[in-house]
Amino acid sequence: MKRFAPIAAAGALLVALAGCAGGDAGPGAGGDDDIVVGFAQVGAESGWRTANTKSIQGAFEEAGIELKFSDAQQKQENQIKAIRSYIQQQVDVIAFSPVVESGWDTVLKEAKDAGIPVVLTDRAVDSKDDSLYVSFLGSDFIEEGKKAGEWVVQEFADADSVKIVQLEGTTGAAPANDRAEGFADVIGADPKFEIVASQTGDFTRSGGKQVMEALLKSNPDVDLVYAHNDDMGLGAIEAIEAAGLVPGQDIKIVTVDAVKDGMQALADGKINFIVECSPLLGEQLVDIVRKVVAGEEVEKRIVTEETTFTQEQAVEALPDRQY
Ligand code: GYE
Repeated sequence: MKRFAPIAAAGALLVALAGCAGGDAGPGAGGDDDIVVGFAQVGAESGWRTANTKSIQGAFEEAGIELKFSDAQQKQENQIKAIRSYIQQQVDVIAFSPVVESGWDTVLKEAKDAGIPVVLTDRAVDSKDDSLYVSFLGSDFIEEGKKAGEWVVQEFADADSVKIVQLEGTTGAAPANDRAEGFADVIGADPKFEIVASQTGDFTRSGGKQVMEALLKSNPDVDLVYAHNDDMGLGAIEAIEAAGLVPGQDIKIVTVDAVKDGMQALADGKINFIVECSPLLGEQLVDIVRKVVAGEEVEKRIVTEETTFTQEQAVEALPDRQY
């Protein structure tokens, strides 16, 4: 750690120091052995999150960079505590996936004052001061919501009216806000689409199931479920089946993530369409950390590339799906 502290303390992180970038220094190449990174994870709420944690831990292990890891169990206060403890331990870089978008300025300012650069992975903060973090690596959630909406518009091209139930992610989380916004932007162009109910299932399978059970009682004639992640969609499938209906047929389902269980349900015809959101951010995060520690400039926003899957495409992709 100590080697780089003066650079960080001088607040010169974004200034590319000519001659300092000694190439891609791997472990043993005199580079990464003393770097320490603190990562404050959201929790273990979904298959996506588990795959994300695995990707991050695996990439840092491979790189020979020490990773301090904490799981906030989806509570902002726990994440703030973890970040403060990383500041106290004077790690070289702090990375975290903010459980909600707002309320980070104070702790991020503390990190900045301590000269510790922060990388946002996966989820954004809504802070107006973008000097509080060096880079944001993750998906474009508005785009994901739009992709879901575009599929719905096509799928229901011949319908006169479409009743939609939306299962939202964690209230206040960037992917919940943005996936709702992108979707509403697209379907809002045609008044035949109506979101009859929209509630949070907190990105968990049990949350999706519970909400769907309740919503089915008040909206038995719903045509479509839009779930902000696969796990809530999988929970909704259980509720729909328990109500004696056929998921994928009586009620169509579109979700986001494309984790293995979601892809299996898609291949089985229980989900109709999935918008991919890649959790494999580990290697890119290692890359950013190396650059930041070397005093190199990093891109402020790095957007993950992703695709979409139909049922046929899921059948094809499943055998090679890693997560
Ligand atoms: O879609 C969901 C997870 O932040 C993109 O969080 C992530 C989301 C992901 O719980 O499954």
